[in-house]
Amino acid sequence: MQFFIATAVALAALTAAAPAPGHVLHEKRHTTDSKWVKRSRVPSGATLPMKIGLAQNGISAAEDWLHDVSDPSSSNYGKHWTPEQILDHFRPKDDTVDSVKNWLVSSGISAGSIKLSGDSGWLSFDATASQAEQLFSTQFHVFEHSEVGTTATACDEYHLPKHMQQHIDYISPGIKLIAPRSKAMAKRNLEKRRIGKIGQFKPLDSQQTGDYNPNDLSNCDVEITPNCIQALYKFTQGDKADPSNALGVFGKQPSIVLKLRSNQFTESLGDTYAKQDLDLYYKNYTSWVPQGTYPTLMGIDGGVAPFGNLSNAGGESDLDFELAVPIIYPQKSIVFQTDDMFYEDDPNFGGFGGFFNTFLDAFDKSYCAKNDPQLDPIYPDPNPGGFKGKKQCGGYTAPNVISISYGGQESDLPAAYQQRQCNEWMKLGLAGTSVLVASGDSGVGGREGQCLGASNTIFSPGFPNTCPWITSVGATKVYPGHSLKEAQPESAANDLAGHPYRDAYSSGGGFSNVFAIPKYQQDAVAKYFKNHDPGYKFYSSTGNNSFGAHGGIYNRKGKGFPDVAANGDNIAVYNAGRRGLSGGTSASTPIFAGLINRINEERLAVGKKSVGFVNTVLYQHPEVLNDVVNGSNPNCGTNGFSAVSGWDPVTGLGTPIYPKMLDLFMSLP
Ligand SMILES: *[C@@H]1O[C@H](CO)[C@@H](O)[C@H](O)[C@H]1NC(C)=O
Ligand SMILES: *[C@@H]1O[C@H](CO)[C@@H](O)[C@H](O)[C@H]1NC(C)=O
Ligand SMILES: *[C@@H]1O[C@H](CO)[C@@H](O)[C@H](O)[C@H]1NC(C)=O
Ligand SMILES: CC(=O)N[C@H]1CO[C@H](CO)[C@@H](O)[C@@H]1O
Repeated sequence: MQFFIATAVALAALTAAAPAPGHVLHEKRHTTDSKWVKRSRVPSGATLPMKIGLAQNGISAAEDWLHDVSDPSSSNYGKHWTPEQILDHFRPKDDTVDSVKNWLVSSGISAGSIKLSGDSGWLSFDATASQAEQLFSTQFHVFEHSEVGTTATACDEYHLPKHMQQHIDYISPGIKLIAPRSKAMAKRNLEKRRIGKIGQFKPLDSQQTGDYNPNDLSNCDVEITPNCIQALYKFTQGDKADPSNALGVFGKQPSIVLKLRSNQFTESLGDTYAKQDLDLYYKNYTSWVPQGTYPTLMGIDGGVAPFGNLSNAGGESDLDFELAVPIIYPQKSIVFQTDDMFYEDDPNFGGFGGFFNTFLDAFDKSYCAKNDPQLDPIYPDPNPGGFKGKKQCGGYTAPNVISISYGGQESDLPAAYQQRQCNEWMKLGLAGTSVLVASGDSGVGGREGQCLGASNTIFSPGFPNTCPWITSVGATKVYPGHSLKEAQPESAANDLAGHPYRDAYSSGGGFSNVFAIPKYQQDAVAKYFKNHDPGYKFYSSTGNNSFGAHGGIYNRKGKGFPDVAANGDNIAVYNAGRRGLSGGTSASTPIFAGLINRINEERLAVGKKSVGFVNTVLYQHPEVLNDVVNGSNPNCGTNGFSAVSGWDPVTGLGTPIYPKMLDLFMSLP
């Protein structure tokens, strides 16, 4: 008996280690959900509906294209691309389609059964399991979910002929195993959910709610008001409003349906703002934003805002508009509220893939067709409370600036999926949109101390803020006792649990396991390691979400984040009618985004274009930011990284000096 088992193991190891000649490893699952149990091999004659995601043309050149329109020394600075140019440059080449088709046909798939999706993003065909196993030099198994009993087909890894790799992003079914959809599971998953809004709220108690003079700048170490933000970053009220320059804010629908159904959801993945909260805040904290100043709703796939009554108002969306609007007013704002309430209930979809893809779909019809049938929401949604319309593909024009205070961890998604999405953020940069993303509130780890590796000690970078084509925003804080009169009153934000928020909060930062260091950041990161080596063991990996080699706890080859920072602690807010304090990179992001929007307004007024992707400029001109040199971002049983002079993976290049940033961007063509 023992002999038999040993033989079986040896055989399995042999098959896994010996791909067909000329085949190379293309994707391998690194993160495993132990609840998935591998059952039987898929019978060789069973039919598998295969899909191949084709590589987009131009991705390898895309970094240079983005530099061409965003590098101050380029003669094409600010000459953003039209949607047609973008489509043209990224459409898979005929050569890609033909090469993959020819390979399939020569491997025995009948030419007539191979279908190409409208925009050439996917090839689909039916294959028997044995055909598919041969094509991809793999084994397909049925996996059973130990809690729910549902099954899924997947492989642990697969291979491609070496010359096919450049043409193929990923295959389906492939390495992905996503948790099945059931309410019971959803509830359990919620406990460990790592993707969601970023930010914390603490209502002020009765002693603290007394009248407060928002003009008094001596209290900014206790309560950050719009006046404190103006004083910190040296700007005054705006006076212009170009109708084409409304600030876009990403919103996510709350899971009201399930809340009502089960009464057990105390925390929702998304939320909506309340008009009453915005009115209360503008009245109490500004003299210049009139009552009735609300964002324009651009709903996506059933998203609506506001929603429900005042008690349903969400801390995230309220915070975004309370912070950004006093900065940009009289410019307008937009809330892009995404997805129906069913998907919000369902961490399997809302919490993983579809999260930002349905948002990106609404700007780019061609991306829509490339959504992943296993990871992205499907509309119309047959579920109770689900959105019955068609999925929104295109239809909205991206605004000049988008502020996103949501995110998750890289380890929750396959690397190829993140790369595909990241390319889409890049296209927004090419089109002249600045995308700002909160760097996360858990220091070098994930939420509630979740880190990577068997001993939970490896740093866990967040997604999408490691995508090199967005601007990741970390959080700073004016510690009690410090005054705005000091040359540098701000330090990295770092609060212990209970001080003042329920959960420990420190500004997210670190190095990607998926994305390599982009050109514009190479010097900054090299200087950081040279002058301020953090001293931890590290590993060097790129492109595949693997981590932990050589006992290392962070990746020395990955994109460093955040890029910049802004205040994100003790922020005055109104939420659900209560006055309180809020904190998080969630607050920092709409502040930074608001200032970029102000700069665009000034550029538009003199006939220039929006600034688009700003990292290329900012890394060349760190003097337009306050270098933050105090504080750290602990998690994973370490003190994290430290804020030091120059760029660091805690506060990036630092916080804005608005007049200098404005002068710089106005001096560019
Ligand atoms: C507000 O909505 C909640 C359910 O989300 C409900 O329990 C409550 O009664 C509502 N309050 C008012 C004043 O309608
Ligand atoms: C992931 O990358 C590392 C180094 O870059 C490499 O050693 C490893 O083999 C890669 N794994 C896969 C599955 O490609
Ligand atoms: C530096 O940061 C610590 C918290 O990390 C804070 O207590 C201290 O006041 C800060 N010092 C300055 C000069 O801001
Ligand atoms: C400090 C302050 O001005 N508080 C006011 C905020 O707005 C509410 C509602 O209008 C007033 O009752 C408070 O006095």
